[in-house]
Amino acid sequence: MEQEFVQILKSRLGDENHKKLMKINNQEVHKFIAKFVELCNPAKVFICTDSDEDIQYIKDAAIRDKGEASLANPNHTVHFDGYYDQARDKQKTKFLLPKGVDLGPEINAMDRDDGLKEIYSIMKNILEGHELFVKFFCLGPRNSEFTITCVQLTDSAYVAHSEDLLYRQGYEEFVSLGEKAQFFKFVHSQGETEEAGLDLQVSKNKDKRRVYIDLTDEVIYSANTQYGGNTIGLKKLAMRLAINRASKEGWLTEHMFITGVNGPEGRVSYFMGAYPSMCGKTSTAMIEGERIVGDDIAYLRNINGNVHAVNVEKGIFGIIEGINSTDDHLQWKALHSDNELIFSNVLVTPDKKVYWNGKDGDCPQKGHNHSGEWFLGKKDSDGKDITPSHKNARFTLDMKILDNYDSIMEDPKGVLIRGVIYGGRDSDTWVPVEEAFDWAHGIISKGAGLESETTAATLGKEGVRVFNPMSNLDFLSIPIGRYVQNNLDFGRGLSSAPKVFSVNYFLKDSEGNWLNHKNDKRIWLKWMELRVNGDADAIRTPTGFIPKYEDLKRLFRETYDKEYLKEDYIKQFTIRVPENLAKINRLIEIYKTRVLDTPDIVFKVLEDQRGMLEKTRAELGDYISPYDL
Ligand code: SPV
Ligand code: MN
Repeated sequence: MEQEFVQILKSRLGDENHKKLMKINNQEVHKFIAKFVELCNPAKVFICTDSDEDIQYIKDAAIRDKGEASLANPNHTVHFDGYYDQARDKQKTKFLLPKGVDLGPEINAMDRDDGLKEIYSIMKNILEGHELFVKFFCLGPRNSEFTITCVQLTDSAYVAHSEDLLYRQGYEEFVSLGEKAQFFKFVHSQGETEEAGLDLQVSKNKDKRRVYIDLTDEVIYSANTQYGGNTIGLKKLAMRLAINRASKEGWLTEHMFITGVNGPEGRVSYFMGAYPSMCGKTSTAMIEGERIVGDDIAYLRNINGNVHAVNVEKGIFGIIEGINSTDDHLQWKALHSDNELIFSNVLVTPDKKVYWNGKDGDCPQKGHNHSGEWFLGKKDSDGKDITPSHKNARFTLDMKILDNYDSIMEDPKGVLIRGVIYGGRDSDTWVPVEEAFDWAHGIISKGAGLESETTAATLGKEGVRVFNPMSNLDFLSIPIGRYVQNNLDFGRGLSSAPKVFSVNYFLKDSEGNWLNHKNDKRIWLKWMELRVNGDADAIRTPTGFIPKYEDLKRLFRETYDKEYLKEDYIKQFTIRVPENLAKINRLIEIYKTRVLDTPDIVFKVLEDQRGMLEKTRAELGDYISPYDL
């Protein structure tokens, strides 16, 4: 057996690639690569080191293999995913669980033996005629207690290229760690492909699309798909493995941005925030004038009683829909720079420029997009309009090109976190910003209580509230109850816990009008910055602490030179008792029926909250102005 893998690598890699691999003195790495070279049977294997030359090889291969096409700007490329491969495939993403392990009814799983058998049969010879790229990366900053090493096998140079922009290189880390590297493993193949226009190829066999997660061996299999959320191993696939590993080791993996907020006199306080997709997470992380550290995934550790967190990534795979020069200067500038960018599922015009829904200027009449040749008014087979770009069209870039990039991102100790924010799409319940009474109250009523309304961007009815604890439900690899408990325990172990906040950018009045402007979120951050430093008072409500009008008025004046009206404040910060009570009742029901092992304290905190709301209602009525509290 021992001999076998040595032989496979010798005979299949060729001298140069074999030599590169042998510099890594780790038998697990060798065995893992040999196993999948044997099973998937690639025509060629490329071992990618951290060198500029090897990274360039991947970029060239992406064009050669038709995963990307050139654009007018030589540093920009475009990638298409198949028409039915435009988002994370929740149905086909499953945890492979050994007998006796149960993650509860909300988490998609199957028997491990059956799953492995199925995926091995899908992957047998799947790389025939394809080149296999072997890439080494680090999650988190290098040389740090946060670092997790990873090996990615993929036949998509687009996936490998995206990872080069999004993650820190890890070949040298593997060379220096040798046998000590305890790495995550990803095996991906786009499978057979077909022509998609512009000389680009997309995955063909959608019926054989699978994303299977084996927690036992920390391996993820992804086949017959190209969309980043299904294929970029280090993103949401690694996140699922990391949640599981963190749970065993006593730290946390969260679906959170990290951002530094500038306070008075040069002070900077760092915040993290978890919001479901399309709820303003990236735009909060990127607010102009503040400091971006990360926009999607973070690891948190207790270091000397404080929360320190790192950005797992170093780049952004962001939603491009609606980005315009007026509201999104920073992103607009980055997308019009000469830096390296990958656009995906946008419209490419005949002069090889890109257009997306909501971009400044007139909509082009024709071009190529994820549906093939496109013209204004094109409809799909159900008669629905095909927009120029897909709603989930994205850009991929290295964060270093952003004007507000904060180099503290590379600090091996991570950044000291002062506040944690939870936010969803909520038209009628939560006030725009509120601070929890304490860690446990925040984790339970705000984090574990997170719900978000569906939008036109997903199939099905609009405005349906879905439960999404910590905005992490899609990625949980442990039962929800244990995950909530881990968050509570983590806080209990801290000598100085961050404050916990909720935000709601989507509140409406009874006529359906938005109560806030897109830019107000910066003011809420500024207020939170004052709160975590003890520099602002607050009003106690039955659900937490809300800002005083005078503080917000001053912040609007200082930040935007804008007059903030008292009547707007009252509308925004009125406590809506019936909606809050209905929410508590929904949550109690969910935690009773849909969650395994809900900690008792969850019910206690929610019931206390209900009691306080009822008591206040008896005194002050259903809708309570902050001035009455
Ligand atoms: C998200 O949907 O939360 C994303 C994009 O960040 S994906 O890579 O698809 O997960
Ligand atoms: Mn995300």
